[in-house]
Amino acid sequence: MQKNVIRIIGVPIDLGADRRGVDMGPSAIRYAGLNVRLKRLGWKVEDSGNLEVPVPESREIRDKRLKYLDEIVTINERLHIVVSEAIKEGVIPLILGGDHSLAIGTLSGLALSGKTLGVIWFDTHGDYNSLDTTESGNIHGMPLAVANGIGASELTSIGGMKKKLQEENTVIIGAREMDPQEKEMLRQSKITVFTMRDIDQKGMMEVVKEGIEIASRGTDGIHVSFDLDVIDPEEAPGVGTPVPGGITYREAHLAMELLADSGRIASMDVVEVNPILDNHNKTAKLAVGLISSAFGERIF
Ligand code: HAR
Ligand code: MN
Ligand code: MN
Ligand code: MN
Repeated sequence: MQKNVIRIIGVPIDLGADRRGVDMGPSAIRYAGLNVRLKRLGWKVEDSGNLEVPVPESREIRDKRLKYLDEIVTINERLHIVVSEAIKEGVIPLILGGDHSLAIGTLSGLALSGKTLGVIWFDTHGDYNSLDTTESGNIHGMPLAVANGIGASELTSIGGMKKKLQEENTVIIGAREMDPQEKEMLRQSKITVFTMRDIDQKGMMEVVKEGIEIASRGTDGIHVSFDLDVIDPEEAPGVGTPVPGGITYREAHLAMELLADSGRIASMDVVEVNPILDNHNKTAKLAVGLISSAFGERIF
């Protein structure tokens, strides 16, 4: 059993999003110095490179409600094996996106690994659409629902038919833009949603403490899925879908610092970094800072 190893897995996918550019996320995050920063913290870093992902120009959209379904299935079939192997070997998978559709593979892989993990999902969006509720047909708006067994069977069956999510141990933090039917579906689930209003009223510290408590109840650890669009576009302009009114630079860091203190992070995705819309790699640098905080970097 290996200890203190972080295995980086790049997934340069933007087939799940409408706008081209997040496929360059893994490269931008590495360029911002991720590997060196983690090594400095004492981690052994294994970079397994990127999964092979086709470019949209080489493919056709067959179903407008589920754009690039076949390609996304193929990629997540591969990703779920890689993630599950990492957990079984006792190493921490760190998945760099790419759009959030890759979380279908991550969550299936975690479920397959035999470990029971709570999930903390930092996102502006609920990512809880199905083919019946989606207004865009973009699969990056669906991964949490898919993991909970809702949606196209091609997606929900990746890694077997069972549910990949423990609803009662799943928490969304930072939500501020959800589709009407998506909200209804989320209300019907046992997922806990902390919106921007909750963060305004209680403060990030209280929200994250509650989140860690919920995600830890009866679980073996926590998977953190971090969509950079949760941060205010002033600080994180390089994301696929910028929405005003997001969390601050410091709130994001505090959240990661509290998660590091909990000692419970078992796995992490960092998604939706879009270098085309970024300002001199600012968002990728912020992503590296947040990953470092999550894995133990301290101000003092
Ligand atoms: N809810 C919208 C949709 O389904 C947008 C959600 C996806 N955007 C993201 N993922 N960046 O969090 O298309
Ligand atoms: Mn997302
Ligand atoms: Mn989002
Ligand atoms: Mn997006």
